[in-house]
Amino acid sequence: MAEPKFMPLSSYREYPVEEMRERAASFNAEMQRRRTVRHFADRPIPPDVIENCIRTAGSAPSGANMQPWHFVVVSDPDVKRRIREGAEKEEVEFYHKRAPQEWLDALAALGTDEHKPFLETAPCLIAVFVKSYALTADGGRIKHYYATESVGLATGLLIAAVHNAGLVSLTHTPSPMGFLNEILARPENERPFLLLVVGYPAKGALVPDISRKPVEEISSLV
Ligand code: IYR
Repeated sequence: MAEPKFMPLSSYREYPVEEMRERAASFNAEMQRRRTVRHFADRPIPPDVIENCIRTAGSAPSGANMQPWHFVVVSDPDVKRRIREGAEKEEVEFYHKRAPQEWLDALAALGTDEHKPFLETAPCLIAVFVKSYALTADGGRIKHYYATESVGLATGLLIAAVHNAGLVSLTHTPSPMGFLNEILARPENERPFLLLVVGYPAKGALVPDISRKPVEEISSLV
């Protein structure tokens, strides 16, 4: 068993309470501007920006620090086209056969359907994978803990990082997503978690007129 090894918490910064308040309020205001966008411009985006956003995602906490995530950044038009084909095939099934009416009713306000042109228009798709377990050199399995939760946390940071950089994103979850393993040649210990579509919004992009629940509704004080 490995012995724990410790070092000083040198990265921590304490702020005076007033500054703490300002930071919390201004970060909230910044994040409230974030909207999920489905209309993308085809303008290219700097690859180094995406690389830094993925670094941010990789800073998320994870079960037993296993960091059970993998991000595939797709910009190749041919691969994007194949992903669109794979997704739309599943989405046709979803919208016309698989989805119960209750689910379709819940989605009505978003105006989504089986057509996913943004998978080709947007300059960048980030396919997020959960590594359910790691493989050792001799083919053994190392168990991962809270893998799905960990990847959810990393994806949240990724979305915030993309917003902070001045780009927009869409969390897209064609279901099932097994076609992503095939197209992106990911191994069997990786399961697709979601597709994050990233880019600039199209000129005149529209978003659903929906609102966020107030803090009183999403939290309680004990
Ligand atoms: N995967 C489908 C349906 C869909 C499901 C949920 I839950 C959403 O919040 C939005 C869409 C699609 O992408 O259209």
